[in-house]
Amino acid sequence: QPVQHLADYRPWPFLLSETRLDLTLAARGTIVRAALDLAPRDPDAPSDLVLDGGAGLQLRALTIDGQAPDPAHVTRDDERLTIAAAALPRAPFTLETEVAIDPEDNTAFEGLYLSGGIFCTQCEAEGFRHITFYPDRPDVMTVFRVTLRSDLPVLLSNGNPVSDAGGVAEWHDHWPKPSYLFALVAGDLVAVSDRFTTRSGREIALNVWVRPGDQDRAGFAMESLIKSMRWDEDVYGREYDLDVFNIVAVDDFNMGAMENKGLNIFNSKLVLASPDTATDTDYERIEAVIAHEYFHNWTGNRITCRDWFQLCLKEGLTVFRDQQFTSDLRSAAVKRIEDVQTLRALQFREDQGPLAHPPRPDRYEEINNFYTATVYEKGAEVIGMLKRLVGDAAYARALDLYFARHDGDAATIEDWLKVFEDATGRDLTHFKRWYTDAGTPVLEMAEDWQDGILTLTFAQSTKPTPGQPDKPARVIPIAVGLIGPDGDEVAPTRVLEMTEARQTFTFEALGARPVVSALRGFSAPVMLTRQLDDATRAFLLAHDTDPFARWEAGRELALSALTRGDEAAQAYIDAIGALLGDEAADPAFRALCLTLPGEEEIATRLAAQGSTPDPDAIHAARGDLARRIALAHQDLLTGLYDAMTVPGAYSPDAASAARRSLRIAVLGLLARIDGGERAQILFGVASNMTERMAALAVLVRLGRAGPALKVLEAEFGDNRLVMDKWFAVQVMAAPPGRAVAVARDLATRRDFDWKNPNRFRALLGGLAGNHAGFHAADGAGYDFTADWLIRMDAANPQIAARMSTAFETWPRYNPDRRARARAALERIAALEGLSRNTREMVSRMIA
Ligand code: B3K
Ligand code: ZN
Repeated sequence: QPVQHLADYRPWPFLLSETRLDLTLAARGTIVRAALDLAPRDPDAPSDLVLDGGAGLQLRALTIDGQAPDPAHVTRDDERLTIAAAALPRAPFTLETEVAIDPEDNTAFEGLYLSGGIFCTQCEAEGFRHITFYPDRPDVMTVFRVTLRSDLPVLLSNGNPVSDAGGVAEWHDHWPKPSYLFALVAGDLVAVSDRFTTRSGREIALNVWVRPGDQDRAGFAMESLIKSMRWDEDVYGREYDLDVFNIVAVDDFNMGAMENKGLNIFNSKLVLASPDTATDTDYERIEAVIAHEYFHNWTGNRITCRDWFQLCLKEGLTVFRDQQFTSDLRSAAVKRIEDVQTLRALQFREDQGPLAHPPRPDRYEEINNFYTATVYEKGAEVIGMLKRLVGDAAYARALDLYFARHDGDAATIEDWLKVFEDATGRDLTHFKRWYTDAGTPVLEMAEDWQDGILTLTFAQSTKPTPGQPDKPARVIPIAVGLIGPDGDEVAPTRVLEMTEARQTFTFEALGARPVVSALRGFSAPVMLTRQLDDATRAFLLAHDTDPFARWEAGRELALSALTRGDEAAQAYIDAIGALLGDEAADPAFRALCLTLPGEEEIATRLAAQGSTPDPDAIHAARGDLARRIALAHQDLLTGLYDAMTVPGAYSPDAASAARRSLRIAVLGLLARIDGGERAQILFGVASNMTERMAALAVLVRLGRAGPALKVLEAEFGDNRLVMDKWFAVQVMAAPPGRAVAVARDLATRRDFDWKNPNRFRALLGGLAGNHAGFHAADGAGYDFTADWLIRMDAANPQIAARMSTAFETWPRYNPDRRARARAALERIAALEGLSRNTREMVSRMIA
């Protein structure tokens, strides 16, 4: 398949009014009968009928209006089936096909496959073509009627159930949808069930389907679903539109979850939770992803994407909505900080290297390679900027207009922006650059103070990214507030709208010189640089009224401590002392301030400043700073550790989780000086997985986790999700010099079921997450990872390609590491039969 270009978009030359599928399920030889009601779009311009579908489809029959076409008019290649125009009626006709497929052999988990005896599907982006011949593109939307035949007790598909008897179930989805939203599930499953009454009074049956025995871990997912349904009604006025909503948990899944119409399929790690097996972070993720997939029903399903270049139309918006949801349910300040941390860790990193691309790319070879932090997280940031620029009321009007105007459409970014233009009268031509241009702008701020007038001068610049050498200025909303010398806010937040490369803004009639609180709420995904002394940063950490900016002041202090040495470190240590004693601050906020920037983040910062990160030095500096903090504040920390216990039975609510997060942050610091004593005790007494895992990570770091690992294995050896954590923590938290050896060792275990994406990610993702371990100077991390990418690519190209991003930062390291990383990548590139997925990733990385 050649490179796909946005500019080449053409509508499909046929209209499809209904799809009828009839599947007889079997591990091998599943029979798929498809009937497609078609009509030429323009009967006067006859066109060949080209259907997607590759060599995996064993074609058994093909008819047009019941007649087999002349075989001379039917051709097949590796990717599609073509029926010549000459063989097609000019009027509406029905195409029927019958194919056989083998779900059991499907290790790529795309299309129809088996996961632990459960038949399930994953069709986004282009999986449906592995089930039957079809126009597998998101702008071809139609109603589906599905018949499933199997002896398995539970048979599910999209839409509403029509009948279910004697091993035959029929489903009807009257909402037109593209093929990527098709799904079926067949298996021995049990449901946790509930009901939801919509605001217009319709009764919806809700089910979370799991394997027998897992019901007691599905309750939180159900609660989260009900909250999501209520929230989307309250905040966006969006009601659910079928009689049933089904969620199914499966163990083998390439990503987190999938928003198939009325039948969301989930990675079991994002459904199953109990206090003894899931951490607070797991609970928060489950709540957010259940919401995300549910919210797609409107932003993704009712309004879908015209083509895959528009992916961020549904993903950016749905991430933005799930972020709002979590902010409303939990702490908005904490959620914003967490989201910025994710953005920096994943998206800034991506933007800085060879894989940089805009939220709306204009070319790809393999679309599955573009489900990225840029499309998702930056896509959400762009919507946040838009909302900030137009204001909350106009945002709400624009969204109402979007739903009214485009319901039932396959839409584009242009449609989305037009809605905002029409709702607000603004011209968004310039703003659109955020969608089309890659790279993270660097925003420099300079201050001038004269006669009671404060002048802020901003200059923006963006480094070239692959294929985009020149970077014109963008529209940047810069939220600014002013803090007086006594710590009071003297000017509330004002949004400066920067449109030029360099621009000046003034604040007048000020008494004393204020301290500027800039980029409040992280109002734009940029890297802000400003000359600020540590004392002023410490002042902001103590007094800023904007929680994000307050946290950011601490972050900057920490980074300066980590990259500039002793004196800077003392300023940070003092400031942290003040914060620790601030009883008024939310414990979760204090925990976030107390957690040092990760090694990856430090490396990204150094690279942005033009220096070469040294992974071992970064690791050492970070450990050293943590130790100094612990020594300086031993009493305060010990007091907090004892105070932040959570009485009573475990509850995953935000307030309890906040206290645990502070206690855990403190534990990490104290472990630098107590030899791991507290962690040892905590591991033994804790009854919840949050504290046990936190303690375990500390013990692994200190090289004294042996007994604890044995305990956990004995207790949870048969629980895949817990064992994934068990694998991951040993590699991720290992002392860098040991990380590869530990990974190598774990990979020989019988329960290293590497074809399971979660298990593979636990081990290889764990290593990639151990910055100094992965970048070991001898190249062992690169070689080990490359070996496994090669192996995985033959089984599951999506997972291999995704994991290859472990290498995406390679150009920023020293020549020796660069040479070793490049050699590993070239070894992969040289492989015969490499998938399109991995080939595209690797060639972009070594371009
Ligand atoms: N839309 C899916 C992702 C599909 C990924 C395909 N490789 C999940 C989500 O974003 O909600
Ligand atoms: Zn999504």
